[in-house]
Amino acid sequence: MLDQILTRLQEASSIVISTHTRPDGDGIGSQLALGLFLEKHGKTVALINHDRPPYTLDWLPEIDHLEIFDGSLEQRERIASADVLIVTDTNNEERLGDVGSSIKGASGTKILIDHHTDSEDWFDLEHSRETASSTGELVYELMDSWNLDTIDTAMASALYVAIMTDTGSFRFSNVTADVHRLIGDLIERGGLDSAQIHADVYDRRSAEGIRLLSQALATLEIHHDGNVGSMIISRRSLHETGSSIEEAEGFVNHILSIEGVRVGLLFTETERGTKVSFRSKAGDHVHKWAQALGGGGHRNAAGAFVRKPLEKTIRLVVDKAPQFIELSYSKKSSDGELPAEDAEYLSSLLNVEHKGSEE
Ligand SMILES: [Mn+2]
Repeated sequence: MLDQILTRLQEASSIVISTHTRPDGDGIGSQLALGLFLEKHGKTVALINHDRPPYTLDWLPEIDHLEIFDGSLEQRERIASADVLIVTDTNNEERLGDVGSSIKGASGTKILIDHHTDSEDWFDLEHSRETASSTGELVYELMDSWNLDTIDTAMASALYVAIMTDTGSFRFSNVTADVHRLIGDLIERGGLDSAQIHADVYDRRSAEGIRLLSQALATLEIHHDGNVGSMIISRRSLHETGSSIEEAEGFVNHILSIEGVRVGLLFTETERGTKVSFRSKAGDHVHKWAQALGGGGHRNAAGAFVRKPLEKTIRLVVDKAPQFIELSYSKKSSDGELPAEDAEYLSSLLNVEHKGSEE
């Protein structure tokens, strides 16, 4: 399939690339890197999205190449007449926002480059692999099949950001030795300052954002005997701290950093319902759990929007846990009683303490 994609791209002259709404580092990074690469190979490229990039990516070289879809005839014409249309980091028309129907309805070859599950069937060619760390990794593979020597600093920066942001800074289980080698190659080819890139993306929090984090942390709850943790971002705390929802990026990872917790859930209250973010550690998969609520995503990172108030949504989602992950329980027996041996040991400790306090 990669060969066919390569051939099609090489013979094309105009190419449109789009990524999902509320784009993240992987969406923008893979789109931008691929766009610059194709331009360097003589193609006319347009990068058209529903939303602008988050402020944490505003420093990326050549980020001004991105256009916001405005529905104008001129833009629609460019999309309708493009030889090739590429979608990165989502496989779903709806996730493309307002630009989705124009891309799906265009006459050119539709190419998917993505790592989500269950792709829609309107793509002509796909380079899609669920186990890939990021769409950035797949874009690199495509470039590798063409000519890696044309990678410059701007492309390398964009791909580095794509992979870094989708892998929690290279910590997830899908970051293989190959991915580390790929990263090393990008650093060399682009002359990248990786510490600076990390700071440019992550050390951008405002004091308001940290106050929001402190309010979210105060809502921490542990469910199912320590297997699941949850936090809440309420409309009130957004208002009180004066921070934007963009600042909550990464909050859910704090839950996963608790020992024993296998799934972290972040509930964000909105006017129309509750947004649920799911994160899990390696072996526990959450995308089906999110799908059961009308959402989707990856095995270890997924999301859903539930049109119910906060408290109802929390109960609904948390109660479903046993259907989607294999919960492990501590030594306590099912009725909450300690095994006889442990109870005896505990009471001996309590007796000692009791005696002590009498003295
Ligand atoms: Mn991604």
